Amino acid sequence: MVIQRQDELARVVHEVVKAQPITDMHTHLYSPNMGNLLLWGVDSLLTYHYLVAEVMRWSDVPPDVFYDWPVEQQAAHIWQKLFVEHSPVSEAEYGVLTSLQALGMDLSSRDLPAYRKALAGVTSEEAVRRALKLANISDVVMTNDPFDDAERPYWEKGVHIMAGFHAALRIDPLLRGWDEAVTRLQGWGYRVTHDFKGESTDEVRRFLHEWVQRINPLYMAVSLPPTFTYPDASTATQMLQQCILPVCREAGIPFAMMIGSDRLVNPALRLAGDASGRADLTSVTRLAREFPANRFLVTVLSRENQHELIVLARKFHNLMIFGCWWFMNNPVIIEDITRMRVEMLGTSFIPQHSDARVLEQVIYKWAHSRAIIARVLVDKYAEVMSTGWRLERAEIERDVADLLANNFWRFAGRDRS
Ligand code: FIX
Ligand code: ZN
Repeated sequence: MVIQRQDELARVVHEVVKAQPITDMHTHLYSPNMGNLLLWGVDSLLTYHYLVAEVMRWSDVPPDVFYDWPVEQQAAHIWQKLFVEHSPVSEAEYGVLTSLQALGMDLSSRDLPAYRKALAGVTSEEAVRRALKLANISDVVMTNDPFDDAERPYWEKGVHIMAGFHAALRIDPLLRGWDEAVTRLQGWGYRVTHDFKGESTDEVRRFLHEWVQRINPLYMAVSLPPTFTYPDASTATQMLQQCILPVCREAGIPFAMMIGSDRLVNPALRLAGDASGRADLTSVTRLAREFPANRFLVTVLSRENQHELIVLARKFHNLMIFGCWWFMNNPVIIEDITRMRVEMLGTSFIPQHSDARVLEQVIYKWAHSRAIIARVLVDKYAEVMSTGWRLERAEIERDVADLLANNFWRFAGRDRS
């Protein structure tokens, strides 16, 4: 079907973007059969660390006191301070409302106990099906950390994850906490040393291979500080050159680098205490150039790095930009970044991931992002059509499928299955 008019264009693009099942390629969700690891429900939505950071601006409850409260009390406090005593206009606040509305709650009642009651009474598996259906998500990529004592036993016991869930092997301690990682690895029987000599590289490779084998990850991933530098004299450089990148090549998986997180600038806030910083992306250039046989998924946390990263993606076929990460995941910034990316890369990037930590967040994160992505596409297609270019609905469907699912699978080297 050829699109004839501009108003028809807007309708079709919004329709197609809404109808395209998403592959959510970076989340902190878990398969529902992994016990308490999967967070879901109203209290978890309200105690999202984005909202904890926001409530601390209004509340005089000290963070350690707040964190000692049961989750229901934390949620009630956040509801009172951020939704009742002030209007919920921040993105994370508005997001809770979008999700609750989609779940059928009457928001005019402002009745938190009623929402709790209405949304409980289902199993975590039913909750997952409900949320993924409302968000129209077909595939969810988890963040799987072998160093996490709560998570590791599931994999060691050979957990069978729910269909549609996929693993990603997260290895932050190897690159940003080697001294502690050594002790853990030694405890599991790997012959590694603090100075990274002797058998250390072989043993880290063995560790990585074993975890690749065990969890079948779609990619390996790390979050890096703004100060990340490659190469330098640190263990991290050796770790990349001798362990991580060779194992990724051997396993045929990309390496995802999420760059710019400044951990615990306010330690009292715990998970809510991280900030962002501008990184020197020449390190990414060097990696992409020095390791052409590796594929790099990259996202950056500083707004100032976004344009530079797009330029790099134009230079390196083995670099795939993904998502608007964390502090970039606000409408004004998503729109800006997405426009820039389309203008410089066409449709050859992955515009978004949810980073959801709580199941029902996928509903709002994707609803908000879908609307922005559609808006940008409408503008860009309209420009193209104004030249007399003939545009077909099937072509829009192809482009949107690339953006929201296929670019990821192609880059990961996998068939969606
Ligand atoms: O490192 C990461 O994967 C980050 O996305 C998270 O750790 C962060 O806390 C977050 O939830 C951001 O959205
Ligand atoms: Zn994340």
